[in-house]
Amino acid sequence: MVLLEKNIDFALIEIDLEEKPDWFKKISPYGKVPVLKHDSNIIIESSIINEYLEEVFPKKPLLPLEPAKRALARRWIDFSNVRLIPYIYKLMLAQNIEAQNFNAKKLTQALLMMEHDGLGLTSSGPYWLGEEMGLVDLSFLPHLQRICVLEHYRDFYMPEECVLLNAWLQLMSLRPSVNAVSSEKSELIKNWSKYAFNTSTGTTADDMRDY
Ligand SMILES: N[C@@H](CCC(=O)N[C@@H](CS)C(=O)NCC(=O)O)C(=O)O
Repeated sequence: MVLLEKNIDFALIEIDLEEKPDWFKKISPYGKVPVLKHDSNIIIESSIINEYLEEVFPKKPLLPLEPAKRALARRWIDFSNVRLIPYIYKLMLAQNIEAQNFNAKKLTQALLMMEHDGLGLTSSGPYWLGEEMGLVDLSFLPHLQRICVLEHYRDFYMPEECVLLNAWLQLMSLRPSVNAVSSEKSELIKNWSKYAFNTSTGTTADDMRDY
């Protein structure tokens, strides 16, 4: 989405995560996508890739220019990595009801904080930091799109009071960059069954399992 938003030319190579090619294992130390190759540079980790693209292709900036606002953007990108994403995976992987309830509670707390301290406080909208869509929006989006998978497998729903979050999700879903890379709900449900039934042999499940 960052590449599309910034109009950067790129070639996309999809990886079969069940059978990772050797060349891919050599450049991806954790065996994870995405990996960016630019000139002779190999960059991993979505947030680091995004900031690299922002620095190398500054046209159409996706981070604010003012340092305090940049720090605020990075705070929410970190929130996504540390306080949101792990609970989505952990809730999905958890097989017993206690672990499911625990992770559902943590995820609810994260969503409420995003609603009240994020969209409710940091901007007058419609995007995370104001009128311009940016890296915070793009960092959160794919993960919030997966709530529908949690509805399906775990009966977990976005809290009703997350009105701003739902409106933001609707707005984001209208963007061409988002449409270009989004999967159908049925596809997401199919792809995530390996987490829901805890049968994944991949590195992400291995990282996110609590035992
Ligand atoms: N922190 C990484 C996480 C990337 C990640 O979890 N990628 C998953 C796919 S969404 C993956 O490649 N997993 C490989 C596996 O499970 O073997 C990032 O943001 O780039």
